[in-house]
Amino acid sequence: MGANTYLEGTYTEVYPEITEDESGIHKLFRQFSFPGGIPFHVAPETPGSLHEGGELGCALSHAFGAVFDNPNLIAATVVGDGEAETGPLATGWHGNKFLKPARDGAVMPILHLNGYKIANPTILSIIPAEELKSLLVGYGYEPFFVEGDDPSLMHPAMAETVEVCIGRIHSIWQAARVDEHCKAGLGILT
Ligand SMILES: Cc1ncc(C[n+]2csc(CCOP(=O)(O)OP(=O)(O)O)c2C)c(N)n1
Ligand SMILES: [Mg+2]
Repeated sequence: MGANTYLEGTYTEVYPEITEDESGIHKLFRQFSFPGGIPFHVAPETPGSLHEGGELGCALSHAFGAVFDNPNLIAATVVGDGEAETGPLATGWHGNKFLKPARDGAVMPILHLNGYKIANPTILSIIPAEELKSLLVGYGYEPFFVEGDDPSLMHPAMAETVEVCIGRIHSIWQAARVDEHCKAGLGILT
């Protein structure tokens, strides 16, 4: 978040001493996760942050909490492959069992399989792709794989896949909501 807010200019607006040049970048990097500097996680001093971050594991449970009784919300939730190894996150996949597509929004988890947790390999990145796919299907998801490391190819590939997933979610909503409406004897929704 620090890097993002620096790149789009907000960081320098809030902290003018972190200038948008080489010396500013140098100061930003030197203060990162350093005594007297700034924390390595999202913290109150991070521009735009709502709360203290740092504890891995809550991404999916927070996302499901946001969409219950919020029928038009899709929570696109990035899960680190290291975070995915925590107990709370491993359990968090099951939030989908409590979702009612007729009345709740949807969670679209995006597993960021970069292979590492800081500097060590992650379990989900070393198991065969088929095994990972089966695991996610078993949790009740339809997985899509977007693979590569060239930003000019990854950006459109990711955008295209997210479009497909949003389309799938809308079809599930539509089917469940029409069904619910009919059961209530209210006729077909237009
Ligand atoms: C509950 C908990 N355990 C351990 C940590 C320490 N920790 C911070 S980042 C990290 C690795 C996260 O890996 P990943 O989600 O893959 O992110 P990446 O390193 O790929 O950016 C760990 C273990 C933590 N913040 N919270
Ligand atoms: Mg990782």
